[in-house]
Amino acid sequence: MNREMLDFRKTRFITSAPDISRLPDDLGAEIAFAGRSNSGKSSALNAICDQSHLAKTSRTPGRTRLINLFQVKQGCSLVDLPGYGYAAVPESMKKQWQKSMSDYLQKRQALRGIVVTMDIRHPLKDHDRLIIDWSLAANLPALILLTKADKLGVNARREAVGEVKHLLSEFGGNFTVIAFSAWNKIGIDEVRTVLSYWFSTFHAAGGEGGDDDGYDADADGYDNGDGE
Ligand SMILES: Nc1nc2c(ncn2[C@@H]2O[C@H](COP(=O)(O)OP(=O)(O)O)[C@@H](O)[C@H]2O)c(=O)[nH]1
Ligand SMILES: [Mg+2]
Repeated sequence: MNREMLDFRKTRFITSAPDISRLPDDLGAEIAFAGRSNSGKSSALNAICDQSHLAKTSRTPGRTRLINLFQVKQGCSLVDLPGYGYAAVPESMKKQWQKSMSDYLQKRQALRGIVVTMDIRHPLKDHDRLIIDWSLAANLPALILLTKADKLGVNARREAVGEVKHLLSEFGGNFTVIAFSAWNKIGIDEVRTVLSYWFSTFHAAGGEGGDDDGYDADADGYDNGDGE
């Protein structure tokens, strides 16, 4: 199995799409980043790619409505999905978000996994649960980043990770939970390792299109890296 670490520092912006139906052709391998507005998703992308201005970060939640695509290398892209979960959004828009997001997770052939960012102090809100639920239904592995881990001490951090793992056990499926901080560079190499692995499963599988409709997360018994 190829466990080579990709060089995320070479990641560059490719394009923006106004919505999921207008993404570029469904080719290659993609890993999507989802999370509530202000959960630290853009900061996480920047930290993983070691570039301060790759994804825009903002103190004003909800500014980024576009889907942004970044290429790590040919055939390997990161997809920055719009932030969700703020109350001011009308019901009809929430419905639309749910529809397009579940469609995307189920139909996008290029998708190899999903990263969900959640503030370590406020994990597993309703929309986070939906995303995780849909990912698992689509047989995609999910990586949960408990962001802003610098806000907690080491013990509280470990407790938060354990609690989220426990709450997620009801979902079954293939997921990894890690404490993360863009500011203090916590968890970055762990994330890079998981993402590299997900991308490599695409290459190992022998090319685009594939011969079936899904990536079997359990096929090779990959250890989630849950550790102790
Ligand atoms: N303490 C702390 N704050 C962070 C961290 N990452 C992001 N933030 C802050 O959280 C806010 C939202 O960050 P951003 O990356 O724009 O979140 P996004 O809306 O999910 O893309 C900003 O004020 C950031 O400075 C982190 O690792 N630690
Ligand atoms: Mg953002």
